[in-house]
Amino acid sequence: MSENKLPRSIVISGTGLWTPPESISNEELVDAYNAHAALYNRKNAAKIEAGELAAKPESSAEFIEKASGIKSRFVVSREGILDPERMRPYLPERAEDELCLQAEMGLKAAKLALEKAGKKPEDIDMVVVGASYLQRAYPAIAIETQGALGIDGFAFDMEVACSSATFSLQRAVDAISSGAARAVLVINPELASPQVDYTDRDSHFIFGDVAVASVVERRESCSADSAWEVLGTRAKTVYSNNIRSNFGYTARAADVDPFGPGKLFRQNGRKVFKEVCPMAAAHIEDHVREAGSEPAEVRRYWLHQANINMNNLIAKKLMGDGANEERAPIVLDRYANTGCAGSVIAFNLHSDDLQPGDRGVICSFGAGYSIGSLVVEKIAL
Ligand code: CO8
Repeated sequence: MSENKLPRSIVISGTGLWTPPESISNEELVDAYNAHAALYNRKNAAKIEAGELAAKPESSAEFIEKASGIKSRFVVSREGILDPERMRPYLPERAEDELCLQAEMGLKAAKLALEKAGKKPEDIDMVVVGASYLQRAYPAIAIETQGALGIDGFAFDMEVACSSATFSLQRAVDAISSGAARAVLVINPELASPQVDYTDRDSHFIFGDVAVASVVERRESCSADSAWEVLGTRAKTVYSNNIRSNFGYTARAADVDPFGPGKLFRQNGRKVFKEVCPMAAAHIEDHVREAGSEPAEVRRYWLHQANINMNNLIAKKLMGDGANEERAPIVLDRYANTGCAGSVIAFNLHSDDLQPGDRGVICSFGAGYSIGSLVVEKIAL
């Protein structure tokens, strides 16, 4: 476990949220899946009859909402996902002199974060792009975004699945703490839809696309009216195969189908639920106490957004009878699971109403397993 008690005052001075214009409801998604399943079962009727192949079962919108809390998800492109003959988004390849899609998504969120923080590109020294998947290996998406914004400094990409946002915020805090950067732009463009197996009933409903960004800087340079002082950061990883994607460039050398079984997102959801909830709750409790507060006194928890039942369980553990949606806001009903971005979406949408002196926790938990948290306090400037 890595802990960081900060020698100087560092703040999150602005965040930005870019939401794709298109969304898909559970009903629409289930209709497309069920039409696909019927086609599949018809096409493979003989093998299914002979017991050589399992028939595809039907999905249900009621199950999805009850088991996960998800009602809809935003996506960059709906069309192909809802085509029972295609079952994946259609995102045309772009020319090399065009901005790539993930950089474009991130750029939109980054501009909003810079505006909110009152910062210009020349104020930023470092850009980190953290996401569960990256569209390519190199040149880094972060360097492409840095170039598009005209930032003089350095940039890099990092991947820690669900904790890519909290871990990249922590890298920003570390860089400012050490003096390596005056201010850091953290961008988390989660382009999740291409990694979803929309033909798999167990996971076709889980993810949505989104981009978030944050500006992290020293308190002295902050020109916003209010900001969130980072009181401490904490990171923890424990290896687990329960959430896995084997998609990668070595498939070509292994002579296997890069889109074959196991290459897209898959999980043992029940095990994840059982193992991650107690780990996340204990992690947050320790971190909050280390920052000098009692978990039940913390004003707001911006938790990872994978499953509403998980969040309610963790919130109850932390706040007892005081737990409610106002103190642990849910955004996954509209956004679904947006990988690492969920806790930052919750922070972006549900933090302006808090008062100076109020404390909160931004926390991710998921694949890796990985858990990342920041204890923050609102300050007036
Ligand atoms: N419709 C109808 N029935 C269904 C469906 C469906 N769509 N799906 C499953 N069922 C059936 C099952 O087959 C099962 O039937 P049976 O009892 O006959 O076997 C029954 O419903 C119950 O299934 P489950 O036990 O799987 O249902 P759960 O209640 O456990 O709910 C969940 C499934 C919602 C997946 C739940 O287990 C869950 O959310 N767990 C937590 C998972 C989690 O947090 N995962 C982390 C996600 S990973 C992440 O956050 C980032 C990963 C990085 C990628 C990011 C890319 C951007």
